[in-house]
Amino acid sequence: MQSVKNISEIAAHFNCNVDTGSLKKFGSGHINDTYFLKNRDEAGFDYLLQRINHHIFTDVGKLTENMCRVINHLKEKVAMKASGCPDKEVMTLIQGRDGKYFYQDSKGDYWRMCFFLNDTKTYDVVETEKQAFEGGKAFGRFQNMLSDMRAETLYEVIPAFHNIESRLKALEQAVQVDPLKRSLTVKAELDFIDAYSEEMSYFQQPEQQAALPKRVTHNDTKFNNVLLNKDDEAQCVIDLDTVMCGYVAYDFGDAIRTIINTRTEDEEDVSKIQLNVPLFKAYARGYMQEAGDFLIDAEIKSLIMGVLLLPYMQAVRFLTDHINGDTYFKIKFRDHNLQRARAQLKLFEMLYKRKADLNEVIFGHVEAYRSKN
Ligand code: GN1
Ligand code: MG
Repeated sequence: MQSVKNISEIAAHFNCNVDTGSLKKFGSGHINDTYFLKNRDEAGFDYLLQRINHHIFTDVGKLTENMCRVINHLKEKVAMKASGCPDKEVMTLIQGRDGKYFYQDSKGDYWRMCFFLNDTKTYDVVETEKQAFEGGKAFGRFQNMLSDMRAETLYEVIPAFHNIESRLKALEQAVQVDPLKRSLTVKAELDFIDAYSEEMSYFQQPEQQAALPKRVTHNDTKFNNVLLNKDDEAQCVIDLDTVMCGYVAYDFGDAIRTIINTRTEDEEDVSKIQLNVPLFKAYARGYMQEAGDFLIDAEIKSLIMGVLLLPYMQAVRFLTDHINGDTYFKIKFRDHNLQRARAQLKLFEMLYKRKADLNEVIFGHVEAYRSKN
């Protein structure tokens, strides 16, 4: 949706100073709608306004509570650093007139507003090792600053979000219902997914569940969820909708999914998808620099499984949505979800072949970190 008809009603609700005429669509999220708004005061922060997809985030109150708790925790940590600037390094939600950080408008839509951070950039495809290294630092630091928060106290806003067994069940169900009769046309993809399903259920195995600590994780660590400053240095991690209890490898894997791929997540010509291993190395180095302190051995061992799982799971999710008739992810054209699924499967296949040497890179950085600290 390009315009927001009731923007005046929404803006009047939040304690803000927006120029409603400046509203324009922003970003490339698959779930929520995001808009940019200028501050009427030149010196003040501009704003981002988001319509929260409440069909997916069914309890906006709990979602917001999770976000506020994580934001407050991060801001306290940043404020403790000598050079820390909580307003610029952590996102800031704008309070509504009723004291809440979201608003349900007269049409039933849910909104939230936050400061827009000027002079920041995001990348859908990573271009340099510096960007990848800074991304690794950003997500490593994010996890580190939250490592003393009890993960179980956060609400599970989307149940079983990264549980591959549930995702595979949802795919099976879609195939059974098959509302648009699409499943016959994706038999090759379904067979491929099936062949790896057991191996990809690593995090659901009882030994792993016993060995791996539950942490506060971001759960949507696409590279474009890190804001870099004008010198390409990590500034702020955004998109905190899915902060929940999880395994660190999920965040590591989802970041690598978008960093190591030389093409976008929905590349049409899968033969163009290549692995950019130097970017992987740079991310792993940055990540270890910030997370090396708190990670335990079982977590380090699990990182490579996150690298394989996240593209695999993303393919399962895109394919499920394709079969279901594109009811979850926004699409730009017919079969977009199928194209996304194919690109993710291709990426998975390439990563799978390189599993051993990518794991060596991870362990190399762990050793380097541990010998210095
Ligand atoms: C969705 O909306 P966006 O782009 O931030 C999705 C993520 C997927 C991602 C794939 C709540 O995130 O899980 O990894 O698309 N978010 C939700 O690009 O399902
Ligand atoms: Mg997101």
